[in-house]
Amino acid sequence: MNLVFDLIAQLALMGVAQTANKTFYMPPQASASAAHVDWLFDLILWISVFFFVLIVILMVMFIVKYRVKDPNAEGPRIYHNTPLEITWTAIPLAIVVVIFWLGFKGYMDLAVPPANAYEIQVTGQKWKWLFTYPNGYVDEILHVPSDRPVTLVMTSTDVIHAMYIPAFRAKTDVMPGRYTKIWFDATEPGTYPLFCAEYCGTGHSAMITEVLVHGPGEFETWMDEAANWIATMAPEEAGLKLYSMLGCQQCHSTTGAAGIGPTWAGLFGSERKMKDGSTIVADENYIRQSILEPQAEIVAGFDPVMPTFQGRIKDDGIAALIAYMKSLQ
Ligand code: HEC
Ligand SMILES: [Cu+2]
Repeated sequence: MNLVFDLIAQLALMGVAQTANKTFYMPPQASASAAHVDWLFDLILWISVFFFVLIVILMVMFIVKYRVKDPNAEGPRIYHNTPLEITWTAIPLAIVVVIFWLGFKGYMDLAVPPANAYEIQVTGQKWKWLFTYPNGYVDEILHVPSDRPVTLVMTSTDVIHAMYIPAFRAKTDVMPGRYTKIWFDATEPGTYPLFCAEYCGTGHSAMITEVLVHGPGEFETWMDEAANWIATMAPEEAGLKLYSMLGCQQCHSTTGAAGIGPTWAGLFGSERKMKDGSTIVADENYIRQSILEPQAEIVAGFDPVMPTFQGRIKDDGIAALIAYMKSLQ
């Protein structure tokens, strides 16, 4: 039954993947370990097909041959056949031992990342993926260099998710309060689907994004540009992107509804009431301070739960967020 579901899932994925290298029921093989996984899958599949066919044929033959012709006749009294029993125990045992060994070896190869791998931090959250590069840049798409081992160090901010990149044959649970790793060596530049494979709530199906494999030398070029992405966009647009990237949206709405924190709609330039009874006009300085030292002034009616973004955002980012807030009048 699992096989049937897998087949349907694989066929569906084929429509999404964009690169050659596909087989009939598998997505393209885009990582160094994909061939081993597929080979083992095919081996198990064909062993199962072989025995299924053999057993069905024998069953039908026996039904015909040993059909009860005379209901009162007593059949021959056969209780044991030692050579036969040894054979049907030993052959399957040998087969499962071989399958276990190949699977275990493959699993160990996939589970232990090479020491020189390029490391990317992954956060799973309801309901999206965030990828943090060594220089601090965060993206919602996974960019990786080709022909270089990449390790994903993954954790979740809420419930259990699962990282699944079918084209790499890579899949591992992503858990809160704990780090899990997965690694791959992408061989084919291109774009492949990446999604959550652990039912994690209403937006589970929205936890789908892409992995973009850059060709030789292109990854570094992309990284240099990406690190300066704020400069390449209109400030309000960059602010909107930061709003989602830094997770401000978990606590601040832009629609007027209060959440864990106050809404940003109409915030800029308005008079804010503080817990201590004072009022402050929400100008650039107030917003800058709210982001870097959130505990300095607490808005009346809210708890002091906002984390500081000191060290996670630079001046150009703060300016972009302010521009975005100004656009929400
Ligand atoms: C964990 C929830 C949470 C996150 C995430 C969060 N905030 Fe806040 N924020 C709050 C709360 C609660 C308050 C109100 C209490 C206070 O003033 O500290 C607040 C207050 C503010 C204020 C002052 C609002 C007002 O009405 O005067 C600003 C500006 C602000 N946050 C900006 C940000 C930005 C920018 C981000 C993302 C980079 C962010 N916050 C992320 C919870 C959060
Ligand atoms: Cu999920």
